Amino acid sequence: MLTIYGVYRSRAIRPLWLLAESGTPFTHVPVTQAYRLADPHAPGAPLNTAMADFLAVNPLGQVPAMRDGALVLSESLAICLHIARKFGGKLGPASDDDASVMEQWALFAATAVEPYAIEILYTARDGLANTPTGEGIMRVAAEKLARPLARLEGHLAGRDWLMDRFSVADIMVEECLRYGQSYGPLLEAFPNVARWMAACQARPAFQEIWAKRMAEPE
Ligand SMILES: N[C@@H](CCC(=O)N[C@@H](CS)C(=O)NCC(=O)O)C(=O)O
Repeated sequence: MLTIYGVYRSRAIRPLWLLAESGTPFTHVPVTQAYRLADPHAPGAPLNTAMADFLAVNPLGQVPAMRDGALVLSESLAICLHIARKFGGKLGPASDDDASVMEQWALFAATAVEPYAIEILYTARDGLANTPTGEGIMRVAAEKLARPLARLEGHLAGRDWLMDRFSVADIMVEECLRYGQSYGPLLEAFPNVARWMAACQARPAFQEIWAKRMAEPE
């Protein structure tokens, strides 16, 4: 049985969304981030990334991690690609070329989108969104995102999804871009991207995993 380690309030939400879309059975081990706990080693502390049992699974001490038989993976997008290929049906590749396109979108999400989108998330999370410093950080991050957003905007013209159907590619790119959504102006010049984000987030499986995320402690 496939096992996913990681709470919904983490990048584990990426494979967890994919699994909700595909209806694949799995075991969920809700490991939380050690930095969210006052003392991750206190007696009775919830399962967390600093515990020896988890470090034996992912020595990086980060979630998500995945076990599938003898295979253990970290890196949320690698986990998504593995699940999509093996269990995803139409969410995964139908051919070698399809697999290559999905890998392209994974790397696009990880390198062109996430590093800048997460700057926006951290700025908002630190309560700086409405300060001149925070506004400056978010504006610069949005400028860095303008080129990948323009690429997405053109690609999504006349298309519902990144590929010819909803797939793991949409999950990976949407989840990385979502980090930037707390900056209101981010998508103003990109209506196709805004429409596509809304469609991704309106999916029943997304709504289901989002409700589970909201039910977890902040
Ligand atoms: N590139 C990794 C990043 C993993 C990551 O940073 N996970 C966070 C939670 S979203 C974490 O476990 N942080 C705990 C820590 O770094 O100590 C991935 O996509 O899986």
